[in-house]
Amino acid sequence: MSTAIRVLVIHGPNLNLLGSREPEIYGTTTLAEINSTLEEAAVNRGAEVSAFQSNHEGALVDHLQQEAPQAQGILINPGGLTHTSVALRDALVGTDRPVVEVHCSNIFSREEFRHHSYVSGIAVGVVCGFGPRSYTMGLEALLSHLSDSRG
Ligand code: CA2
Repeated sequence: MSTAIRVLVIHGPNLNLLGSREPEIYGTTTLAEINSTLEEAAVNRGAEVSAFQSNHEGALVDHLQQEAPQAQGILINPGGLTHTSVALRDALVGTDRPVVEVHCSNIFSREEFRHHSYVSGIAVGVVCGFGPRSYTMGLEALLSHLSDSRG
């Protein structure tokens, strides 16, 4: 008997503010609403998610080191760390788990400094620009990838 696929959902700095500010860029959906939508979507596919948000780079690295061994894949919106953090990229590689990167906004239609991501090169795929739906699309893609690779 196989156990349920477990996905770590990681939200980086400032994403706790979703729904409360800058709605013209990030929409009005809160992080709690995104997490519960992901939980429901996962359960419908016989999987489970475990969500974590931090404003601290080291806390995100610690969480990945501690929790990834108990998970099969990682869905991450690294927030502003997308464009700055070698440490987060290294921690993701260190998990040896497939990573899907998501962003609410289309980072390529925004300022030039957002066009480069330290995570994309080690991710199996990237979804951006669809608001909170980027997360559900990313989860779907990650679960499909995991079931392909489970055979
Ligand atoms: O579009 C995304 O999801 C981003 O990862 C969001 C990051 C940004 O630095 C990336 O370039 C793209 C910023 C997260 C900040 O979230 C806020 C939400 C509401 C109000 C203020 C900030």
